Amino acid sequence: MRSELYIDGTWRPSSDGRTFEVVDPASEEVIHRIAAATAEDVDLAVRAARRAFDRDGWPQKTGAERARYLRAIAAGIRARQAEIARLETIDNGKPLPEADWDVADAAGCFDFYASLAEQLDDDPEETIALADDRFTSRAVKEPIGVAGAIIPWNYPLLMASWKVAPALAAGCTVVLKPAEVTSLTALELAAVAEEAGLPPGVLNVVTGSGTVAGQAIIDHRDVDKLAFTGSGPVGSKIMAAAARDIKRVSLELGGKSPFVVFADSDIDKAVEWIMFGIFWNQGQVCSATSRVLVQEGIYAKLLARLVTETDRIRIGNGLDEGVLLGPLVSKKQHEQVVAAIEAAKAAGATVACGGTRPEGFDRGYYLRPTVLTDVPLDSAAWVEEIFGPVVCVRPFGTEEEAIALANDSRFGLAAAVMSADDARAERVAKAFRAGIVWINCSQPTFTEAPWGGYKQSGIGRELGRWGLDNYLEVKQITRYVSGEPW
Ligand code: TXE
Repeated sequence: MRSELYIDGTWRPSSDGRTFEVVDPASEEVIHRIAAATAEDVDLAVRAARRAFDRDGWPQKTGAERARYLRAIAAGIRARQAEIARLETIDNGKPLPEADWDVADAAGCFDFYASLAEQLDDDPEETIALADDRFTSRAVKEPIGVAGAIIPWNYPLLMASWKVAPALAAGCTVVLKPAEVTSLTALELAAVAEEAGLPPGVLNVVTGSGTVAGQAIIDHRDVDKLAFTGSGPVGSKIMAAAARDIKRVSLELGGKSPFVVFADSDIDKAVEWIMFGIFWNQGQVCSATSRVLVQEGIYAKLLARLVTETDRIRIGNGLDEGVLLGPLVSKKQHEQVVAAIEAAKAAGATVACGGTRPEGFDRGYYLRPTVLTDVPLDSAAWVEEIFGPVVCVRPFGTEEEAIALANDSRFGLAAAVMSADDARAERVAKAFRAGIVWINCSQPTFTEAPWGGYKQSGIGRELGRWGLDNYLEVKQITRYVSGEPW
């Protein structure tokens, strides 16, 4: 396990020698300590990234040259997949097969952006058709500069990859700050990048708190672009900080995503996708379909089935075989989710199952997967992101009612619809005010497809070619050819 900051191609302690604890959420034990970066450390990292961008030629490399580093990083991740997945489980709590999946996805993300980096070389500069034939004009894409990437704890390595891979592919250099509760695999990513021979300063990883290290990144005048995934309130702070220097900004914030199930759906399949949509990763998923709307004809039957299956989920240490639900990531998160359930009860909700610590688990941030019904539409449980294994289920009558309920949220990250009637599913998919829509499923995520939210769920899109555009500027080059210029 790494414990130092990775700045300018070297490993070093923080400037004041301070560290913070790494806690295993399954045992609540402190298993390691990691350097807590100061503003001074962040400044060093930003200077290194600045130099790598301005003077050492990272943006001038061809896309194919940068792609070679990205592919080497992908190979490095794969070579240590089992070890990295284990670290992710120890740090985050998620079941090992899920961590393994994340690590494979992270490697795939580097390979994908390697291909896009190569395509940047082939991309013919886009010629712009001008009405005025005395001039010719074309548009070229160039990297933005130094990117500050601040990521959350729910998918530590994957969220790092979603930002680092497109940024490096575009020709940006990066200062990455992982969440303080899950820093281990971001440091492994730095180690993999070092082994891949990535030039010093191109990727820097500063571990530490949001209020010190994170704040120093967003306030730094030499950072050109901020890329953030996390909570809404911090997203607002980031946008405000970006406003001062007109930094480019992309934000992926929370959600309260609906899943609309029509009465013509297969109940077994619907229950499977509902469970996948809310219990995967202990429900700590920004796109989790946490509000389930079920058409009246099948409501009672579906709910009964959902409760039975939810109660069967095997809870335990993510390292143990067959476990489907691990502990929540931290004490703070556990307390928040339990408080949200208590508040829901106080507001009149019924706990159909779960809601408590599972029996036999005295230690660890465990919580039984929870199904809530009768949740008032104006209660926090229906309106706010809970970010835990808690789903609110509610009946609806008509398609119009379902759409209105689904869209009645300040968030708009994801939404899902299930129906045997394709035309209806398509109609509802179009009516959703959300950036990601699933038909007859929930949560499948592809590196090639755009990811991001409407409304207060964020700004910009990650993944796919949209993810690369996040790190590119567009330059117009216009040439005078002939004729009377004025
Ligand atoms: O998030 P924070 P927290 C939601 C979810 C969860 C809640 C709180 O509802 O319950 O947020 O989680 C860094 N300047 N999501 O408190 O604080 C911080 O160090 C710069 C949804 O963990 O937003 C970490 O690296 N950076 C979400 C990152 O921001 C700052 C995933 C996210 O932490 C900072 C996570 C500051 N002033 C939580 N303050 C999703 N969309 O997936 C904090 N940070």
